Amino acid sequence: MKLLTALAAAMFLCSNLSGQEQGFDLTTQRSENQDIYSVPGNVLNHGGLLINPTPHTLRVAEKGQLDISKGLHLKDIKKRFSEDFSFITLTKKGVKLTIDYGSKAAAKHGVKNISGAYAMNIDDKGISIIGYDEKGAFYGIQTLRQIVESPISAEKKLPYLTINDYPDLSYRGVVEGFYGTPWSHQVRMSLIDLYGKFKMNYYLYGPKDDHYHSCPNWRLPYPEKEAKNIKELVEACNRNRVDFVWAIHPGQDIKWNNEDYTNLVNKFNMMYDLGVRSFAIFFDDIDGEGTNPRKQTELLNRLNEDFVKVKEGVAPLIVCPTDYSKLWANPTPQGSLSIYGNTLDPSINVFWTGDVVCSDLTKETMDWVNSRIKRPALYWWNFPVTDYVRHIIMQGPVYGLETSLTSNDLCGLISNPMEHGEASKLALYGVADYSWNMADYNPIDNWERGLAELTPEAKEAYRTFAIHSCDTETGYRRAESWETKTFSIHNYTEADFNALRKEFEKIEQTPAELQSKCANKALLNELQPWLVEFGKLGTRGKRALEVLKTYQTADDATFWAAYVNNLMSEEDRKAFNAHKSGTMKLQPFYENTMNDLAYEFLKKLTGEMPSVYKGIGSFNNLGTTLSKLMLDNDSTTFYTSGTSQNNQSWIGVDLGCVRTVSEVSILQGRNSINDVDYFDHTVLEYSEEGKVWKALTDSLKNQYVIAWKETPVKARYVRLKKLPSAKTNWAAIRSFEVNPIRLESLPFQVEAKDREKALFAFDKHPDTSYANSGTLSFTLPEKATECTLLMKPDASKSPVQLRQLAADGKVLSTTTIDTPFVKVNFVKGATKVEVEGKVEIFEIILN
Ligand code: LOG
Repeated sequence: MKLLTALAAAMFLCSNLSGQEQGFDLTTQRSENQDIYSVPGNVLNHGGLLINPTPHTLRVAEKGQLDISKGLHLKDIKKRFSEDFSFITLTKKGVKLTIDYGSKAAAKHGVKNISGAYAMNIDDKGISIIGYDEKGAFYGIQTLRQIVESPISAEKKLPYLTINDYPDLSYRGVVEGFYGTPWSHQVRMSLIDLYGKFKMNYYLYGPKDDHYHSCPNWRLPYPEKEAKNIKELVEACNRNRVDFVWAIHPGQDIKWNNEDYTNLVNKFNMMYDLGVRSFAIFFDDIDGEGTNPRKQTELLNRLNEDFVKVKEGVAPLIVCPTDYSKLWANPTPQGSLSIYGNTLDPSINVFWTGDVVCSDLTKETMDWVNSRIKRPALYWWNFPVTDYVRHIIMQGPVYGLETSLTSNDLCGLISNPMEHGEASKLALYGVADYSWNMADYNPIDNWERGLAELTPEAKEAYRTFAIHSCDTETGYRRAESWETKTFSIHNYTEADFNALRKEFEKIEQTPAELQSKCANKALLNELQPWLVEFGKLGTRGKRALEVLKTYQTADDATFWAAYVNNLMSEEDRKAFNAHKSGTMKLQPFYENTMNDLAYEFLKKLTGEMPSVYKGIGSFNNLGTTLSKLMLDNDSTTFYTSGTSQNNQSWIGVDLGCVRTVSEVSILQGRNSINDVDYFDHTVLEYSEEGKVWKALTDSLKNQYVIAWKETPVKARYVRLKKLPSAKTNWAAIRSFEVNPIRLESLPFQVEAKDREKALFAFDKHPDTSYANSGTLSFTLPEKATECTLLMKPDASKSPVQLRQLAADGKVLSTTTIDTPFVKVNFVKGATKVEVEGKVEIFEIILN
């Protein structure tokens, strides 16, 4: 469905589209919490016995081992499991393995009255597995497989043990519910095996960009090949004792009439014929008629009567309401959730994503929704989905899920993964564990086990990539790089330096190491573009440390050459922005180190404080490199708060020292036409010490462009402060300029192809530069005796010429420049200098 995809992209990628331009309005923006919580848990000693999900009770006998080197003799009482033992040899000569299930056998063996519960015993008589139901017995087999594959059983000797185990939640699994390229058939098949292995029992099929699931083709049958594939998925799910749930997303164009009701039933019948026995209806992300909750419940109840109850073997329905998050759900008794609560058949399960779209699972949010829908909701966890931050790949631990919840709080946990199915497995390993046994869930331990279990041959390399590829930077925030200590160039120890260098070296080697060791080629393929960038990040991080050393030990020319050599080009930045990792610590370390070094260097050369300003304000992320986006002389990039504004909000700059401020120029919003992310009532203020603030302007209303130029004031801080207004959107600023330098104010004349941009060579800002092509010239102020040029020559181009000219235009001297750092003494009579050739000029310092 093109429309929704485009809308979703607009919404998720923070494009310049405003809320009004979206077909449906998710309260104009997502508002994930920007607090970053650390990952709880610690690595545990499992004594060589690794079972995921963690069993509720596991008792290993002090002594005794069962030798299974001759294989197992299967006594499959109900004759259901002969296909489930590919991990071991079945032979009459083997040790006895008895499998049974059913309420009678279960009661006898103390197995809980819960679908999926089982008990296992290993002793000198052999192995017995008793399930409450078929699923339970199957899960017992999965546990046995993991025991056999555990290090403790390396010699084909299993420890004597007893297990009594059961799932906490009835619904454990995955919804393929993201925007973007749906998973391939192969990836789906591989994931279904994973669900089975780790006791997940639900796979909801609902990729937003499958047009036969959603608009416009939900009424039509799948084409032959897709139908065949779905049949295969159902079969794979049956083998893995997973319920395949086919979801339909009809809300954007459904008509509440008999014709469309029949269309829907017909489609369900077609899916039934392909083997589907579980169905869901998604009413998320729609607007218009389809959102009507009374019509939605009528439809669901009617389907429940005429379809679910009538057709053989159909499971209870699942629905995703339009109000699936507290962010925009109508809380009143007239709201759709209360209508669901009062009218929807109690057998129907209702999805809920929490306080916002991507949010932590808490008791509060469940109480809030459950009291309205009058049943425990089914939690749709928008993790590790990245459809709203497609340049990110989330590899971090599963956490942010309260571990004291019960099935009275939620009936299940369903994860919405990334369009990268293989790379989502690590998160699903955690989801499986948590939803089976919440109280024992240990995020760090689970993540470490997951890495080892999914990529045993390349665990270390995958771990290095994963630990630095967790956060979204702007969306659902996750801890990242928690073992890495970065530092400022002004404050670190030798040990900090060495440890960080080692980490960057490891990162640099990670792509090659994963490439050569990782057996899962499909995973490698998904990671590949990120790995390329990750390796480059390792190199530039390592080099930043070298540049720091050079700054301390080498001469100016050597330092500057090393510095410019380690700058990211525009292409580097583009590539990195498309596939980011290390956004929380590594890339900021690189950026800050390079910036700080250039700043110190310029300060040393000029003896003055460079004109480098820092973002400050009430939003936490102003302290990160994100604030540079409003200070980079590029009005197409913007700083965004990532959280709601309120009446205490302000955004400002720290000028580094008290300066004479004569002009301020601010562009608010992501655009100046119709954006919602700006302060609509505001005042510009300044302060010398950051405590007492004085106004520079009157209060301003609905102004994207703020320009002040009057009698100069002394200030170290300048800020834009929000004044009372009802607005709660995020706040964005494209540029925040203080004392923007102008050609007229320079004490000499500059000529260049692009005179405005040539200013960057004279702005006392080491970060900005002018890409010279042709000739740049400047006249010499009277007392000038020399100049220093900080450049990055283009090695592939012919050398740059620097000429000194007399007043009559005569060339007095010519210097060929082929190094980045050049100091030139002016010859007698010279009044003008010309620089000719292709070269990036960062700064020209006249003394
Ligand atoms: C969509 C979902 C999408 C997710 C994350 C739900 C119920 N629906 O805001 O398809 O993958 O957010 O971007 C959603 O979460 N809407």
